[in-house]
Amino acid sequence: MPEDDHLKRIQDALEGPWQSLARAEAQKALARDEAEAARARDEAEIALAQDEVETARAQDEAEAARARDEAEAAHAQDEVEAALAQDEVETALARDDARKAREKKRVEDKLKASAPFKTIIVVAIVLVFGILWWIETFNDYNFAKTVATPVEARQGGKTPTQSPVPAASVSRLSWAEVLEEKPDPKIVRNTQFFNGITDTKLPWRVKDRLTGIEMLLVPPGKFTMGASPRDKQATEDEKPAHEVTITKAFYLGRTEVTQEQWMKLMDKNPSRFVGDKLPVECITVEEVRMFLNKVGGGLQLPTEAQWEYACRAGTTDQTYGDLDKIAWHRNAFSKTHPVGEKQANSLGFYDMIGNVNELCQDRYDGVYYKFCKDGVVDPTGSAHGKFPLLRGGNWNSDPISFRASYRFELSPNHGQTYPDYGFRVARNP
Ligand SMILES: [Ca+2]
Repeated sequence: MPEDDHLKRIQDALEGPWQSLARAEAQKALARDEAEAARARDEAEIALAQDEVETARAQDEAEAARARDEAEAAHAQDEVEAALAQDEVETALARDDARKAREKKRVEDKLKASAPFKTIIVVAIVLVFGILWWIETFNDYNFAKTVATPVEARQGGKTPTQSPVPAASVSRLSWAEVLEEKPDPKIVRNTQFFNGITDTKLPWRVKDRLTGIEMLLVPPGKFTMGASPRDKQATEDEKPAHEVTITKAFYLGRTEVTQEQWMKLMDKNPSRFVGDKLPVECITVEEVRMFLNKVGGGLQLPTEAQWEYACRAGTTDQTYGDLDKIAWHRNAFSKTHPVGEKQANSLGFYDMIGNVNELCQDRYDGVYYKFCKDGVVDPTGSAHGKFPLLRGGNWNSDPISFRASYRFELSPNHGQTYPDYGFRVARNP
């Protein structure tokens, strides 16, 4: 046994270094494997990342191509619509020319037909005056005087001084031509407004001399501005409804400003849909300001309160009539329409709802009405509003916008213009 123990010790002494060596080798191999596995993982992650980048790039390219296609399609659509609009204008002009030619021929024919009668009448007048002159001169008979002298004079009274020929209606407004002094009851159907207009002693229907814009007088009064009763579509910026007093009569454009009126003062027509009687659109606020300045003062945008007062024209519902009858609204053949073709409201204004949205003087402030709840007089809007305010909805807007109280903010558009808004002018007498 001692020999065995000795032998074992010798054996252990010999095996120890080999085991250490083997362990070290095994650890090195393990470390190599782990390094390779880590490298493989890294490569896999890099490949995945590259795939993702390539996929994203492919998506971007596909979206860019789609956007290009859409832009090209929109451009083509624009060209087709512009061509159609041009055709419509040319057709209308041709119709107008034909009508004028027919009218001219009719007048000429009438003149020709009446020529013999005119000759007979002239001869008869000459004969009558000749006979009277002969009686006066040669028969000493004052027949002519008897015929010509009024009854009072023949009975011994004095001959009344002849009344001067009534002068033509003279405008009391230096800037306007008077078209009608008194309101037409068929147009101003609201009695209160009718009487209010008459009480102002101002002419009712006038035409701005420089632009040819027809304007109607709106009398002073009170109304409830904001969300209409039972209007479930009313949004927070329309609440609370509150009493507003308009203390002074003002004139307001009977229609939106047309391209024909715009071109009387401006050099170019920016509108997308072209036509003399179509509302001007694709305008910037700055261009509108230039147009108003060219008149030399007076014309301005209506305040938001003036606009709603005139739009409601005494009504308290969401709109002043059946939408299809009063407004070019959504899906109205995807374009603007000549002004004044739909039913007017009870003050005589056309297209207050629909066709194009209308710029107001005030700046939009969504919480402004909260500060007006106790009633305001001639409000001109919030001092905190930043961006222009639009009213009335347009040919392309959401159904919610075709309401008298709807307020729309024209967000900053970085010079971009749109064919869905225009404007209507107002001015003080
Ligand atoms: Ca409108």
